[in-house]
Amino acid sequence: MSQKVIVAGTGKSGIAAARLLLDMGGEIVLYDSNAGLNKAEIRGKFGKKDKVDVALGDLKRTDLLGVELCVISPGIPLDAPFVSVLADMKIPIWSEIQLAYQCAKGKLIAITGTNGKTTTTALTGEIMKSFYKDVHVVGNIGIPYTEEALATEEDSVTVAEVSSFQLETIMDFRPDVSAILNITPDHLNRHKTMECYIAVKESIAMNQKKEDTCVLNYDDPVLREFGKSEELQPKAVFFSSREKLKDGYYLDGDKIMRAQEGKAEELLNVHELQILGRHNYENVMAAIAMSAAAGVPMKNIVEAAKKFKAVEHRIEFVLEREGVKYYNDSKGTNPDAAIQAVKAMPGPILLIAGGYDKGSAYDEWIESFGGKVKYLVLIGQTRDKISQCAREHGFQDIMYAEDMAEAVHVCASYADRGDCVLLSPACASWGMFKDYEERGRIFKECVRSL
Ligand code: UMA
Repeated sequence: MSQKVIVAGTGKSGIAAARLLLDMGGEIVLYDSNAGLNKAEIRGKFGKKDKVDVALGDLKRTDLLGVELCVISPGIPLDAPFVSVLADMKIPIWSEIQLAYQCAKGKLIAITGTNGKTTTTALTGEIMKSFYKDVHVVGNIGIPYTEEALATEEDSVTVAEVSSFQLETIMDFRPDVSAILNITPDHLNRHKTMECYIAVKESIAMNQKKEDTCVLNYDDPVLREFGKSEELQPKAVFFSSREKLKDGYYLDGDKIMRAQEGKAEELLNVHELQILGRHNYENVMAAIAMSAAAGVPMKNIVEAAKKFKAVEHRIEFVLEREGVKYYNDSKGTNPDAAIQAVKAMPGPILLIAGGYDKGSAYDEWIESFGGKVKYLVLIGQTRDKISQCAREHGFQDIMYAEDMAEAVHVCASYADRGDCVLLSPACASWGMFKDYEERGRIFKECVRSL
């Protein structure tokens, strides 16, 4: 890696990738298309002697003299203008996770899917820690894979949450165990068609070999077919919350079962878990399947699963005030995730939603309200689009709020004992917040200061 590399994006991934490349003896052009950023501040994140040049705004060919590779941050789409300059100069583009993969050692478990990735990654990480000594939990969950890659050894285990953005530019990225949890419409403004989005998600398994494992959701027709297709090299292991499987993991009433060649055994009862909802039982089954494939004894797996609590921003219980329960599901950034949160609520809901428009359709989400949502309080860019869609589906109890504080106050004043106030926006946070984490934290602050 003692090459000259352009690292595109100066967020978490770009900085971590640049540091890794410097450690490997490389020379860096750190590029960001946001011309308004502060060059000195970015340069200041590195040592004086480090070979780092910062380029902002429009990328010029002269910025690329001697550059042999581009490492791209996940948030940058491949139709960004500077990418065509790279293509003209035949500079290969690697995803940040591809770079990390090249430098990392040990076992790799990689998890993708539209929803449930973060919970499943965190749970799989906890299970791994109950058995293996050196475990790294990385990726879309918030810690760039490149930040940890050089700390891994042959006996390390890395559990990576992987987004479709990160998969777009992998080369030989090959997890020992992969999982695709589900695929429902999301990020279509970037991937354009559902076919492209599915192909990117499925590429997590494209370099896997016979001795590897790919865990798939049997209830998703696309993934069921993928698991049975000839093109899939690794062993497919299915989980299902709807059907009893002859081989694999499934939900039978309240019980999570494992079946091997038609013989079934109960692993645990969902009431022993500390996370709510059918979608979470699916996440638990996926984590169990991956952990078993990675060699963890079932006793450790079940104990760690029972101890596991909801991750921050995923149907996270905040507090109860005057008989009203408040839940933070800021990670519900698309309609499908938001449907899971509505389903999981234990009572009538005052729902705070809306945000950045990713081109999603809201019909199914509104239909899922099924009399359970009392009021819909809308914030952000998508307010009008959601409101119109809700009215078309006969849902009229809609209010607008200018910011999170107002939304929380409106909900608190309309809520009755036994109700739930749920932030589950069905939209990205951009435009009003830096990211979904900031949105969730602000929601919790507003709730706590009621
Ligand atoms: N930028 C450009 N040109 C562009 C677009 C962006 O230069 O055309 C620059 C921005 O000006 C900014 C930088 O790129 O300076 C940001 O890079 P980034 O958006 O890749 O953000 P990072 O801070 O590197 O965070 C990324 C992931 N972000 C995205 O995929 C959008 C984080 O996932 C991830 O946690 C982190 O890497 C570590 O791996 C967040 C996310 O929203 C949580 N993910 C999406 C999701 O979960 O739905 C996929």
